[in-house]
Parts: sequence; structure tokens; C-alpha cells
Amino acid sequence: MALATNRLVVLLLLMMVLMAVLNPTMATVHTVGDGAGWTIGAVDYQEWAASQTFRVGDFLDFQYQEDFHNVLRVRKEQFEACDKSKPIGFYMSGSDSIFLQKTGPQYFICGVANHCHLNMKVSINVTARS
Ligand SMILES: [Cu+2]
Repeated sequence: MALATNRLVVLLLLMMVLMAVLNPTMATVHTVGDGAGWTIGAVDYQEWAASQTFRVGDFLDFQYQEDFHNVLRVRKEQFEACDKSKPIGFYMSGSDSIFLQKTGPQYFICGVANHCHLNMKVSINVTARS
């Protein structure tokens, strides 16, 4: 598990470097919450998301204290209900870079305690790279 995660991180970093070399303007890394990161009570994540333009090939980067938070990728209905029972994706390293592969909405919540209900949730809309 840890090895697979490390390999994934290395792979993602290699992809980022490769993309940066090929075209420095190509990929943007969107650090969720900017300097505040992925935490509770400090950031309005919908406001933050509205300030960004997410494009295919970009990265969504979650920075947080792994002892206190995690990241679940969920469907819209689960996002709205803060339902963490059937996530599509689960991240817990404290430094998770998610590659945005395709267009459309994506939904993320914190799966710890009641954090999602306290607005530790973010939805983004990924648009085509034109
Ligand atoms: Cu949390």
C-alpha cells in the first residue's frame, strides 16, 4: 500500500516535470485553500474553487495534517449529503496531488468526523484545455 502510493507520487512528479519541460504554461498545480491548505474553518473552499480555472492536465493538490484530515473523492449526491460510505477515491498521505484527467465536475470531502458538515468540502469543474 505504502509502496504503491510512493510509486504513484513518483509517477505524478515525473509527469509534472515532463509536462513542465514540454510546456511551462501547460499544467497548473492548484493547492486547495492556497497557503491555508486543506483544513477546517479557515477557508471557504467554494470561494477558493471559484477563483481558479481548472483544466485537463492540471493537478489538484491537497496539503493537510494526515492525523486530522483526509480526502475522499465522491459523487455529487454524496458530496451534497456528506456521505463518506462509498468514496470513488481515498487519499490520506497529507500531500495528495490529484491529476485532472477529464472534463466535468469533481467532488471532494474530508472523511474525518463531521468535517464535511463543517464545510470541509470542495467541488471543482474541469474544463478542456483549449
Ligand atoms: Cu477534516
